[in-house]
Amino acid sequence: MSDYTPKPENKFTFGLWTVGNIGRDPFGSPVRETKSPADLVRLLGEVGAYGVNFHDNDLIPIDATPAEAESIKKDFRSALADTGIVVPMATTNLFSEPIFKDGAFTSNDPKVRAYALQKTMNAIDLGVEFGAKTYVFWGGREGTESDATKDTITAIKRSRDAMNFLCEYVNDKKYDLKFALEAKPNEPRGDIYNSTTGHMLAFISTLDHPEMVGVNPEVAHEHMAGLNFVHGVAQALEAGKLFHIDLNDQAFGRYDQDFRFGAVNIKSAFFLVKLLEDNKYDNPRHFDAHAYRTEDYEGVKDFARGCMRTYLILKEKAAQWNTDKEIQALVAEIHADDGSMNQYFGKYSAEKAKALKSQSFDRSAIAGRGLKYERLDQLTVEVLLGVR
Ligand code: DIG
Ligand code: MN
Ligand code: MN
Repeated sequence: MSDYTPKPENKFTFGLWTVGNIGRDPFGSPVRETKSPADLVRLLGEVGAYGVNFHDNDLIPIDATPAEAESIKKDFRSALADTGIVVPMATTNLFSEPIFKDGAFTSNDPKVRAYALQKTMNAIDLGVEFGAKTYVFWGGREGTESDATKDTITAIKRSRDAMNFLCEYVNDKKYDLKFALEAKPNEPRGDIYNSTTGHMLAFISTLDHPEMVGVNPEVAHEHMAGLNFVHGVAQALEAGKLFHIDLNDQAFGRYDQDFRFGAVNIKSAFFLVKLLEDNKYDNPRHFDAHAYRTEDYEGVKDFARGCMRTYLILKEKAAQWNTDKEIQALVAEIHADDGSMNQYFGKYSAEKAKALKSQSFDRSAIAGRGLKYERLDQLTVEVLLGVR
């Protein structure tokens, strides 16, 4: 039996709001008592996490006095020191307060847009104070219930203006900080702008400082859009934009369930872990998820341990897949290439085009090949079922 104990090099992180989730939902009141940030850090230390993330108001309540804020930060800092837990990521809560009821950066009210910038600058300062190197933006309220209320192009321009301003702020303060944009298609708004990781990648390319900005894809959010999460993450990786990732799980066609990693779609979780590990992803593996409402804090620890154990088990399965002789023989066969077409690929030339246009192809012979994908996928399933 391998060792599935989390280690710092795994860079497993949790948000204060994840293990601190008190079980409130739209149809029920809290089922767990609120724990202080310092106690949540100690809980994460107990289960073996590497890091903790926070929204500004997860750590410092929005109406805390300066003295209260200092006291909270002091306790939080000593819990970090006691446990060795670090703070790789921070973010702003631009979605809970009623003032953000019609969005933050995209609000129709210029006072709200200005306040959102102010709140984010202060939250960036707080995150940097605790060592964050990645700053996430999740625009939970940046959307509409009716497109009569806001011109979509204006909303996009407002989002861009905010990101450009905040990139300039980070540069002005000489912070070592990168931004990671997190998409979600809906909830809590009827529709949310920049709804998928793909939209975010396109949006980033229109910014003044695109080099400072990447993405933070979340499993549940891409699944809510009916998408293959692995493909979205691969596109971000290939573009050098996978600055952070929110791991959890989610049944298709449901509200944002934020389940324990691997709790629903074990096969897609496997291919995700394989993608990350094969490509030596080295940024934090953040579990943006929470325990079932049925759980007490011992159950919350089970949830956190389960996220990390499942990741490590799937990491071992991916290594097994990469060395399984029958699987690798099939993979080699599938990707066999006699090199005869290489003359036509790569950079264009008129000669290449001329030669290719005169190349003959035996379409029926090519189409008649059996590709053995059924066998390969069955072997993959058998690795996951533990019978290989
Ligand atoms: C929701 O999936 C969002 C918020 O929890 C937070 O702003 C972000 C960071 O993980 N994810
Ligand atoms: Mn979510
Ligand atoms: Mn998230």
